[in-house]
Amino acid sequence: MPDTTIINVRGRRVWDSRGRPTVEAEVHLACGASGRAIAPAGASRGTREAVDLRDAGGLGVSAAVANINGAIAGALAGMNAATQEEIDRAMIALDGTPNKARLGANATVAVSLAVLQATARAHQLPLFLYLADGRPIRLPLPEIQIFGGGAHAGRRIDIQDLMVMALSAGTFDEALEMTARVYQAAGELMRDSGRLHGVADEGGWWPEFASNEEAIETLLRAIERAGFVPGDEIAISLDIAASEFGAGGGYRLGLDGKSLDSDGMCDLVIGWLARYPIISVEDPLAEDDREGMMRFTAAVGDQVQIIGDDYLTTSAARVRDAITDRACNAVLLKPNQCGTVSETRAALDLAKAAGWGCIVSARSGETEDVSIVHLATGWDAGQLKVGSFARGERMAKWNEALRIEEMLGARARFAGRGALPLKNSY
Ligand code: 2PG
Ligand code: MG
Repeated sequence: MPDTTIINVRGRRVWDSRGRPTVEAEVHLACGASGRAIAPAGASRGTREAVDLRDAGGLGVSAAVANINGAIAGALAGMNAATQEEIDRAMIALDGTPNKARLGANATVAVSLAVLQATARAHQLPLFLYLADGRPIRLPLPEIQIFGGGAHAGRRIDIQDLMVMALSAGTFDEALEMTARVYQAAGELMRDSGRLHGVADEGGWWPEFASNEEAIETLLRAIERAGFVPGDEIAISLDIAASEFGAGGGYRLGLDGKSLDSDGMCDLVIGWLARYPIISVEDPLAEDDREGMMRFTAAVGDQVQIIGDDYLTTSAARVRDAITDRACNAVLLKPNQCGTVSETRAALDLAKAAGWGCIVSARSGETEDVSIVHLATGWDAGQLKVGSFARGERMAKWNEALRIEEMLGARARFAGRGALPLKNSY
């Protein structure tokens, strides 16, 4: 067995895909192995997420980096990196707040992931194989953005992510190839109508539309133009991110000039489900609208995947409550929303045991770090969301999954539509 004693933890400032400072951690072990990871950053954040530590008056991360080089390095030195839960518990105890406000979730998540990376290296295994620990491995069904929106596109439209899922793909490679065709077709539609204006934060086409529904309609046209049967071969997935325009039971859709109550918002999305081949909806109601989420899930939870993102914030406690409430049927897993690998894993375990869908997700502010691809694969989450099919920080992750699929060779299995928590005809 390699000596996985931690001998050094270092933090440094690096920069993310929006050109903003973020935190990188590097962990060195006694056996000579080391691991590195970078914290991502969200733009549409749930109010109950673990928080990043930013310097007063700006986005600087010098305090978060200092916490890694000081308190965290001191606490972790001499600990065994292979005991991930103990490492994460030590950081949680050192932080002492409910939301990582003292150390910063940007500091803790970078260290937590770097510890995991270092341990896999010490065992001379790619991270996904280390995590799988001999269990069968499935490549995740990718959920890929075609149009950006919401907080990622200057609120030009209200819906945040208009995505596709290649349901008929037999492999991860094929799913990407199908998505590439839809992405190109969507770009051509925008170009032909004089509305091509580059891309939003996650690489999806910039959303110049007259209404939210026109954006969904255009995505449907793009699927057809690419030569696929909508709903059968390629289905639509929406992240409404309703907390960005709704609170206290009221919703204001700026583009449509509509104010709706919780029932009205439910009916609006259910109307879209009736008219378009939508297979998955994330945060259809706001993070504080428990009743709305329960009503929505009771109405359509047998037909579509209903993902809690801002609603669950990768919290095992909130997943547990939502299972009891039947408030959704899937969880988005973002390690920086809770701040450690172990807490992310706890949320995944609960959701899986309930038969929920599990989607490991990137943030809108990303980097070249590909750790989440290994989490999705090694933990057999079943689904992966990393933004669109453009921009290096996104393609780095899709391409890493291709390498994993190739490495597995004949052993590679693809989760495909079986990853969705649905029992209907899809
Ligand atoms: C989301 C993510 C990714 P952000 O809401 O699911 O699209 O966005 O990282 O800004 O929270
Ligand atoms: Mg979301």
